[in-house]
Parts: sequence; structure tokens; C-alpha cells
Amino acid sequence: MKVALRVLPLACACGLLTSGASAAPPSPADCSVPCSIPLVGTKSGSADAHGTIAITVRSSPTAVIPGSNIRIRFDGCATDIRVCSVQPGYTGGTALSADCTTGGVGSINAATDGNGTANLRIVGGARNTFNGAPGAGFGCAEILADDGAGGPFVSIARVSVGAFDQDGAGGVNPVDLGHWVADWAAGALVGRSDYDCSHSLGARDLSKLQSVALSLDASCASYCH
Ligand SMILES: [Ca+2]
Ligand SMILES: [Ca+2]
Repeated sequence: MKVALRVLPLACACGLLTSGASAAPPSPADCSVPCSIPLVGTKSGSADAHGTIAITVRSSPTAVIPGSNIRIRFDGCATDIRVCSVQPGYTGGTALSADCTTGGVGSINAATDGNGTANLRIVGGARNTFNGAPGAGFGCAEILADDGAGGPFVSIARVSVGAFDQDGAGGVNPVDLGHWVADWAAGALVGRSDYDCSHSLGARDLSKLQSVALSLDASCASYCH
């Protein structure tokens, strides 16, 4: 009986805390997002480490949102960007999935951990298959997040999308280097080739692609778009 008397007030207090808590929505200015999302291929069945990005959702400068649902929409990148319909993720990373039912390029869904952070590697590529192939510009993807408690999604950022697998086939290899050079020579302002998110194409982008190409990633087998 004594035990019951002790537990009852505690249970009531927890109920009050739960029902009285108001989930604050994400504050875009306080969230941390990458400047660019580098789409990668797979290596031994896992997403390549060169694609690692982190997204932290906060409702204020000091309040993270655990369990926030994240949705990355790629529809604005429809010119050339392609998202793999099967996202293998990687050991230790946040579970993610591709949603190809939304039309366009598709979306990626994930959720933040207890620290309000999602660690992701997204598999995909581009359609840079001939000199002068049109490409999406900078900031073509939109990152949205919710309050983790059923509230509406809030747009927290627009980011660029890079693709090491320039032609979306044959793995990431020296052929993709040739496609990048074509973009660079044309002075193309395309997100797929801007790996350092400088909004221009240069030596640092080429160096990044060279290092990834040497790892000989496999291409995605099936794209949403
Ligand atoms: Ca390729
Ligand atoms: Ca650049």
C-alpha cells in the first residue's frame, strides 16, 4: 500500500508533464545543415564515407529536437540529379529511406537521435552523360523537419546537391572525371560538380572527385527518377 501511495503522485506528475508539454517547432536559423549534399555510390554494400553529412534540428539556439522527422526533397533538382531508390546507409549511421512516390526526383526520410542529430550518407548520382548536359543549379534541395511530436514540417534550409557519380552508371571512376572536366570547361554553374559548395568549379572540386573515383564506388542499381 505504501508503494502504491508513493507511485501514484509520481505517475500523476508525469502525466501532467506530458500533457502540458508543448513541442516547439524547428527554428531554421538555429538548425545545423550541410552547405551541400554529396551523393555517393556504394562500397561493399554501404554508402561511401565521402557522403557523410549531419543535420541537427533545434527549436532555439540551445534546444535540440530529439525524434524530429527529417525530409529532404530533391524535386527542385529534377534536371539531372537522381536519388537511389534503395538506401543502404552505413554502420553507425541514422536509418534513412527513399520515398519515390512523391514524384520528381524523390525524397529522403530520416529522424534525429537523442541529440537532435541525423548522420546520413545518401546514395545517388547525376545524368551528366554528354558535354553540355543540363544540370540543376545551387540550392536545389530542400530540407524540412518537424517538432518530433506530430507537428507540421518546417522548411529549415535549401542546399546544393553534388554527385560524384556524374553519369549515374558504371560506378564512380575516371569516366566521371571526364564529365566533370566538361562542366568545368563550359563554366557551368551546376551543383553536381561543386563538391566544396563554393558556387563555382575549381581545383578543390576536382581533387575531391579524384579521391572518390580512386575508391571505385558502385553505382546505384535503381533510381527513383
Ligand atoms: Ca559513373
Ligand atoms: Ca567548388
